[in-house]
Amino acid sequence: MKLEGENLKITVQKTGRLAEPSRQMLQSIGLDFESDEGRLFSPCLNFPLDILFLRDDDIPEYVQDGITDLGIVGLNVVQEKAAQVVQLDALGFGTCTLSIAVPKNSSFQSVYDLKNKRIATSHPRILESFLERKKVKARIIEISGSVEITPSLGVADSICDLVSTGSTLRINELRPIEIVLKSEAFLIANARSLQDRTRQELTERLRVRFQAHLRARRTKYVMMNAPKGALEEIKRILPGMRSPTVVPLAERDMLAIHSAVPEELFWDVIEKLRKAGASDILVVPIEKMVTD
Ligand code: PRT
Ligand code: ZN
Repeated sequence: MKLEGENLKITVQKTGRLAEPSRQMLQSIGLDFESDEGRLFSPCLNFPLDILFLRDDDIPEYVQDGITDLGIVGLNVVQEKAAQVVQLDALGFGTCTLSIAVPKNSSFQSVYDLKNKRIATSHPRILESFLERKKVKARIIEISGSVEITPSLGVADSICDLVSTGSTLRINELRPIEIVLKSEAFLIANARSLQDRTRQELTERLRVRFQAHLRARRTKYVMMNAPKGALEEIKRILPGMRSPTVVPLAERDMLAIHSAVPEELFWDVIEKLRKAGASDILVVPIEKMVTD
């Protein structure tokens, strides 16, 4: 265990897809640190935290071995490395699926059609346990990059690779047939670090900030005017945190009503509010949302 010293330590990807969003996430929760590319290490200026920048493949092991207390890394990497770490929170970025895809014009419809076929992947461990669960015996061909070109080279019959927009699959004339894993960036922790009171408290402080940031991103603040008579109906429609804020307007029998609305319900709620008599609906983003 190398977690010495006062400061908590976190490791994030140095360069790559999760590098910038990870830095932004740390900055958006108020942490002040130097983040120029090329750096391996940055102490935080306003929180007892040191940030280490690494290749994503190394992050689960660093956290498992206690070289750092925390890490931010894709769930796919954590699972592929089979790292003994605590998965604390999904962070809402780096979302992708690890999917099995086959040549567009092939007859394969599901994983069951891949019996005795070759599947190229850079995630052999995850694929192997998926195939075991499905009781399909196929040949896994481990490839470290450019998995998507293996079918056209005749190296494999299908692939198991990360997909976000799906355009790489389309360009390579492949179509997905099976989702093996849904992944996104996760905050992971060293188990023993969480048993140390000081380190656990510091971790909790960071998690409260992460949650406040994530909740705010998933929520909009909605303000509207409505006649007094519509208030009860509007209250029923609003799925806000608690009861909405209601302020009388100078205009007789009119109210201003404010509430937070989860992003996924947003359009549905707005349409219902209009039908119920709400007008002048204003929607603003929320910067942070600290509840409880
Ligand atoms: O250098 P280092 O080892 O740190 O980075 P890396 O090259 O191993 O990983 P990197 O930066 O490419 O990805 C880091 C993490 O981002 C992954 O482990 C995933 O958790 C996550 N992620 C999210 C993705 C994607 N989306 C993704 N689309 N990782 C890779 N891709 C690939 C995909 O396989 C395809 O080849 O990007 C390409 C474009 O995808 P489409 O579907 O948008 O066309
Ligand atoms: Zn990597």
